[in-house]
Amino acid sequence: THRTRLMAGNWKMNKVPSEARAFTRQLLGRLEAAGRPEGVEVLLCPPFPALTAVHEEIVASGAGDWVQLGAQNLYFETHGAFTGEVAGPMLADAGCRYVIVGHSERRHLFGESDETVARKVKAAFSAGLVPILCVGETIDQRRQGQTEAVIRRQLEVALEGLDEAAVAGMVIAYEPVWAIGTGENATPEEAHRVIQQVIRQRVRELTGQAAAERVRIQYGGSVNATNIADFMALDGIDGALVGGASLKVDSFTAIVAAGR
Ligand code: G2H
Repeated sequence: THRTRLMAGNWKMNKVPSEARAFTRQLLGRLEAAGRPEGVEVLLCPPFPALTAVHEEIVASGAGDWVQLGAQNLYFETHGAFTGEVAGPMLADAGCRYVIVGHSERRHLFGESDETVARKVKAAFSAGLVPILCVGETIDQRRQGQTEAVIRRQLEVALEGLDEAAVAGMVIAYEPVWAIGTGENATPEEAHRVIQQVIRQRVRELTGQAAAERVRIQYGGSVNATNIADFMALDGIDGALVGGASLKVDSFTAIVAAGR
């Protein structure tokens, strides 16, 4: 495939800054010893307080051309009286290149609507960050046969007003909500079908063929060192957004290696 695969670790609310620093040092040592897998980019998304420590380790390692830093969320305003929120320009200045937007935990535990997610996508671009837009259906929606309609709607709202270059440069993660942290995963064939026939097709309808060809679409949901190869074997799955299995050096190193 002509798209650089993005193997991303979403650490969620895990690792204090000192642990994050030690972990990153160990991980980067292993990744550098193995060498950059061809056509692969690696992304580490620690919690906010650990961003600086992880960034410093990435810079010090010399792997900064293929290992990037990302955040797990942002607020859509740039600054001001929004106690407890973190703005895009702050993340960019802290060394982030990417930011996850609309993860299902944000949508379901913290009440983020499609409209909020859309504002965050735009705020990410304004700050010079690449958004990783998460989409996916819940188990109820799936049982009711609404998978396609839900994802089409999530994309329609989030991509509204974005031009072809923006959409081409962003990342979309397909994360079926019922597969997240549950040990259940979509079959690779099912993930591939949704990614190609629902998500990439919807991007084609909304933004055009060129954007649909270039946008990177990841799979996420209980990815591990064992099942990653089955997902990466399918053309059109451009990497993975990995939660639990990104917290251990051994499993994440194996996942990165499987990206080639
Ligand atoms: C889905 C995924 C990472 P996990 O949320 O975003 O987590 O791999 O633990 O299912």
